[in-house]
Amino acid sequence: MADIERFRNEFERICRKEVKPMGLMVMRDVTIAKSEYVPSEKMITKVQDFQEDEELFRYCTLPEILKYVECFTGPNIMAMHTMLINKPPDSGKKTSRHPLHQDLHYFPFRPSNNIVCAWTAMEHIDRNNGCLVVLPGTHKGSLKPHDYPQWQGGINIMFHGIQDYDENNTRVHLVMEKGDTVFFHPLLIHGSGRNKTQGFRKAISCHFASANCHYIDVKGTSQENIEKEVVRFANELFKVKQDINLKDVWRFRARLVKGERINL
Ligand SMILES: O=C(O)CCC(=O)C(=O)O
Repeated sequence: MADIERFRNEFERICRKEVKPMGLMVMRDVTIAKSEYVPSEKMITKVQDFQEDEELFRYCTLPEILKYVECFTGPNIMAMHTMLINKPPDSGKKTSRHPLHQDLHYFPFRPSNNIVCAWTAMEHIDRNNGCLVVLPGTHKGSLKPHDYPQWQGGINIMFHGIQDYDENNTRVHLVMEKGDTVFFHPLLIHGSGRNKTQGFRKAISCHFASANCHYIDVKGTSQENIEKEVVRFANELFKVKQDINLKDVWRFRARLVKGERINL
């Protein structure tokens, strides 16, 4: 619990721009993306890639998390992708929803069985403030094509969704208490509902992979659309002389948390 308070404090410092960790991506809801910045958590829906923020990155090294992660990754563990999600009160346009998706769509590395997400509730989370919703058993299926859903109120950047999931699949809403953590497979179809409260629903998460995983070329696959978007974004953001490719982006994000760094 003390850890959660520390993560919350650090997030608030980021919002006030008191700290600016290298590589951190700060995201805003599509409904306020173009408004003037006021230093408050109200402006930020998510911070991503906090690998250079010592305080937030502690999350990825907590023994109580790694104990379970290791069951999926083995002893050589990389933290590949980090996020603190601050789901805002929905403005009425339903943009606070996260469409149903599989995280593997975003990842150019395999095998999927050696990748796992840890997602920790930073407060009580239920259907009112937009809990996770999962389609049990779908991790046994394959990676499906993803794209932006046609939502009338708008959609947040990179929130791709699956267009053709089985509507009859059981849905489970994960009601969680502060500090509860769920670990899930990158093929599991999941998303989250709209936040109907006035509070900002917080969760912290990391995707871990075995350092034995290997990069794949996603050209010619259903992941090509996200590759193009990520690469364009990274090149606009970093403006370095040489073109950045998808593997470069992931090498930049990835951090060893335990054992030996091998392929990633
Ligand atoms: O925290 C949420 O609302 C969902 C996050 C999620 O599924 C993701 O970012 O992949």
